[in-house]
Amino acid sequence: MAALAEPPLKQQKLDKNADKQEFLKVFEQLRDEIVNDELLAGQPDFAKAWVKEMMDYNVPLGKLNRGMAVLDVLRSVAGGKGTELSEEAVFRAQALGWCIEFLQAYFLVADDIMDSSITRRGQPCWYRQPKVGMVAINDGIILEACIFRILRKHFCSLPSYVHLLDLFHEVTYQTAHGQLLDTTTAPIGTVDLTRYTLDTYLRIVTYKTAYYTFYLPVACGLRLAGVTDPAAYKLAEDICVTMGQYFQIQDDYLDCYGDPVVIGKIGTDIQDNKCSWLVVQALQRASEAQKKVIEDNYGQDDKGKVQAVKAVYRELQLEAVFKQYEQESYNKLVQTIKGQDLLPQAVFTMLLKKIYKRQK
Ligand code: GPP
Ligand code: MG
Ligand code: MG
Ligand code: MG
Repeated sequence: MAALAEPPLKQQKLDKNADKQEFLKVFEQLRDEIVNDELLAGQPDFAKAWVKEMMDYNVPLGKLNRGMAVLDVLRSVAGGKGTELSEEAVFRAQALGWCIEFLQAYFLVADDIMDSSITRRGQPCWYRQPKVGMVAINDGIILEACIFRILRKHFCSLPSYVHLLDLFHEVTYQTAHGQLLDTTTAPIGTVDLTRYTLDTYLRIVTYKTAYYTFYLPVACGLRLAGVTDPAAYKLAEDICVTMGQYFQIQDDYLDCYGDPVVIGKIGTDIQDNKCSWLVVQALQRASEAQKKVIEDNYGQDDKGKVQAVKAVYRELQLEAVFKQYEQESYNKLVQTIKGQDLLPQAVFTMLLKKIYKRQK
């Protein structure tokens, strides 16, 4: 497939900014539709205000990469056929993108409780707001239910409606099973070094991250573009799972080495006893003495113990191990994307470009 000539960088940045502004406007519309829907209309004012504040706090403040990718995917598939998108088609792609952002908001609200996290997107985690606490669990349920309200309102007359419903349900199911492995593989209070294997790790991240972060936006874009060939979805799944593994490995790396101000969250993987990529790599390289340090210090909420684990990571030069992995993984993905002609390369290269060497 011939590569399309790209506009100059400055123009690309302006276009991206405009896309983001348009995308945010659609959020406001969808949020207001929910706050003014027939159920909330009968609720007391404080409940309406709660829902609005809760959505504003948790839904639109992230990078929005997942949500905005739906329109990008649709454009690259429809653009390849030389089709100009209607205003309605653009709106639908944006609304579907927001369904993904609502799903992500729901996952993050719940994940932050499970991980005892402190900050998210540069502000206190929602459950840590004094007035919120465990009401956050119910807010998560509301965020998820909003997805199906948006889908019903804007997609119910489309032939793709049932596929989209099924897709959101399936991906939620996959993510919850990934999260189950993430939270139970290495329960806090029991350090069992035999559990941190690469196989287990890849299972966890495939399900907890890759499906909802990459496959979901791509599959949504393909559905809106009218793609029905199961082989196209299978190919998208394979590439998206590999990209999602790479993305979560970056997340694990940034948990330890990222700047909290830049990533907007404070790492908790060592104290949370997580089967993180870093501990898996460390154990593959550690001496018996270093293994003992990990065993004695991992999974405990104690600054000195976290530092002791980080010191072993330093001795094993895990930063360099990550950088090498990152380059190899990127090269492999580029090869795979170039080696197929079922879907436009841009579907995947746009996603990859956004995450390669990311700092946040
Ligand atoms: C990322 O894990 C995975 C998720 C946020 C999915 C959560 C799924 C649920 C069903 C609740 P992470 O804990 O490493 O993310 P972060 O570093 O952003 O906290
Ligand atoms: Mg977390
Ligand atoms: Mg987590
Ligand atoms: Mg993390």
